[in-house]
Amino acid sequence: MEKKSLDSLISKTGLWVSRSGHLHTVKNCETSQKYLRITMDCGETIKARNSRSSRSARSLRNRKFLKPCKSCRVPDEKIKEFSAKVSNKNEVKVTVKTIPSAQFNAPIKNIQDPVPSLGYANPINPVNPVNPVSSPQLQDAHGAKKTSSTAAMSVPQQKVTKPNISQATNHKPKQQVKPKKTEFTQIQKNRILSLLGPDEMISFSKEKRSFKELESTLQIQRKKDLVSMYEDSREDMLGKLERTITGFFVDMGFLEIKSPILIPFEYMERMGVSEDKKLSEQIFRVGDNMCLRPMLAPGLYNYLRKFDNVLPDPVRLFEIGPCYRKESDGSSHLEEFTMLNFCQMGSKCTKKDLEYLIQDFLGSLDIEYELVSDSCMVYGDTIDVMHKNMELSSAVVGPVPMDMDWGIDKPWIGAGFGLERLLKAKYNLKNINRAGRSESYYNGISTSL
Ligand code: ATP
Ligand code: 9VF
Ligand code: MG
Repeated sequence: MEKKSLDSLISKTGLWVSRSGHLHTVKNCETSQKYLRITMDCGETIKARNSRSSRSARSLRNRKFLKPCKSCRVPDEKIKEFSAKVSNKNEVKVTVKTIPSAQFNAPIKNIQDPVPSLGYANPINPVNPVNPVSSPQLQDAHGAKKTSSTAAMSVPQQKVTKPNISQATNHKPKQQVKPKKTEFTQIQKNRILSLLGPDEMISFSKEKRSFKELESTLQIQRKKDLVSMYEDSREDMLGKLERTITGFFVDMGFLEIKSPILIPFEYMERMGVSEDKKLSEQIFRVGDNMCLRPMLAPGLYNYLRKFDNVLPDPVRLFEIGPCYRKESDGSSHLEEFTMLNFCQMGSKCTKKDLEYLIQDFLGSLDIEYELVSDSCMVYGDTIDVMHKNMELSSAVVGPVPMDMDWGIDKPWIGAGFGLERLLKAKYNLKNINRAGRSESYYNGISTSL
């Protein structure tokens, strides 16, 4: 049988069991899509999730409470009825009003059921795989600037910290049973990992603190990080990097381009990404003919063609903007990421020119790299720019046969860099999630605090 939701339990019993185990009579209960605002006879108001499985729903269903609220003056008869698990024929009718969610913004002093974080968990890699280190303390392994992130997890309920609620018949708490040792569940580990700073590590096997202690220490630290970020710079690291790179390329004589993100799917076929190719399966299609761009090259090809006889030689363009690919693996892949593609067409388009540009660019960001020859299905031979084992960029020395399909007939050089990968390299992030667009992390710091 399906469990009753919290609002129907309240409507049925007219009662509320607080986190501290007090039994209240409900004066008024309003519902929005997800939440309830409940006013007790004693005047206390709380906001709770309208869930079937929350602590509150369980307490009401199992009729567990510690003692009646004195100020509510719960009638003895009601207490008896409730504790005797009488399935009521004379149901107490508490009107449950549905109100627009905007009205739920009124601040409420006492939130009894903590609302789980609503952060989106990236399906690629919901857990930040931090390797345990020997010290039980949090470590700043690389001394890098404190900015961070992973997928947010809802706050797990801890058995040891739950109120000790006994049956109403004796109105006394049972003896508190302490667990013999604190072991972290996987959900708790995930929560702790998500709360670590971007460059922090932890060894769970050596950790002496309880989950609650550790969680609250980290929450305090992360709140401090966010406040000092607010005081110091107030800049989003992805936005800031985009501005820095834009400045660099504009100063180098490259024209800034913002081409459409929603593009005809035909462009992809013209890029050689036919339906049978792997990249084709990674494309987010929109309607029958459009898709979200998985790369910047089609837009830049069109601009190179249009500006060929307009701008002085060599034509230099760059674009920074969102790209989308369906990805299934890795701590270096996002489905929504930000690409920089710079290209130059006409004279000075040798491999050496390309390598100097890459050197100047990554030198300006102070990121170490090495160049490795590779190949890809779109361009053939590429020069891949690697940071440790992570590809920062694929760079190409044109021309390539595909140029004809885009009306281009001059030599060119170009490179595409992922901005989140640049951030991952620069700040030594364990997972690219912390650098990407997210509601769960701000500048790599958990927002589920
Ligand atoms: P990989 O082999 O690592 O999946 P790729 O060779 O498919 O990358 P390119 O098509 O060469 O990627 O794209 C240029 C750059 O864009 C990459 O070097 C990388 O920095 C970035 N990039 C590509 N895909 C992603 C992604 N899913 N998430 C984050 N960055 C990406
Ligand atoms: C190299 C990265 C074909 C002259 C308009 C620009 C390049 C980098 C490719 C990524 C992408 N190509 N896979 O082309 O600079 O966006 O295609 Si143009
Ligand atoms: Mg590549």
